[in-house]
Amino acid sequence: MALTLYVGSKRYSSWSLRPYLALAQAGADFECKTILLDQPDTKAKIGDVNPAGKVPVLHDDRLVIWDSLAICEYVAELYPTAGLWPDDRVARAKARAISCEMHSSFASLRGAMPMDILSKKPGVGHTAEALADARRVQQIWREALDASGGPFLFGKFTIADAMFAPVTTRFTTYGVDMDAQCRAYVDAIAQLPAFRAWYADAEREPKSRE
Ligand SMILES: N[C@@H](CCC(=O)N[C@@H](CS)C(=O)NCC(=O)O)C(=O)O
Repeated sequence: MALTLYVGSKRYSSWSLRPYLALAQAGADFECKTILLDQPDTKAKIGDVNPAGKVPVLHDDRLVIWDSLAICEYVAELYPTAGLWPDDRVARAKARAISCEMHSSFASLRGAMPMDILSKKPGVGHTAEALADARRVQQIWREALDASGGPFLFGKFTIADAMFAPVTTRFTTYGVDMDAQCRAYVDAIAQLPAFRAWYADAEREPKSRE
């Protein structure tokens, strides 16, 4: 088994951060290769590794898996003892539901506050629709954290946290209001060694967006 995860620029690629965290938290031995976004050859380079033309994409020898959530599911199956989904059936169902909601919703938040983990842009992108999305995200977090006691949504780190990690950075970048419970959750993600490694790599990348 030789796992290679192709990701977009670590500064900007929100979808890529998710499976990276899942693989790292599972203790997987994997190689991470970055394809810089916004370059003249970005499309061609992504096309070479993923017929669907997007990152992230995971290669496991000759098997190619694209889409962030599908990759996370595959990693959970490869490492069944890593606890990437909660053990409890009810908690697992909730973790899957909120992961799918994150994957398929919040278009206004994504559009108005794109991930840019190195920047601070307080107040930018605070449209009514984006703030409504942010309120729904925080409602999801509070419900899960109340039930589990934290520090992660289901107590220990799961794929649900991987799915929401990019939003935690958006809230920090764009100065979205949070209560203490949500702020502590954002901090818990920021302190993950895997997230810190991702952030350090992002600092070495060229800035390609304003
Ligand atoms: N639903 C996909 C979305 C992937 C996606 O949109 N990736 C962006 C980067 S964050 C991309 O590949 N953009 C390059 C392009 O569209 O040419 C997933 O979950 O993986």
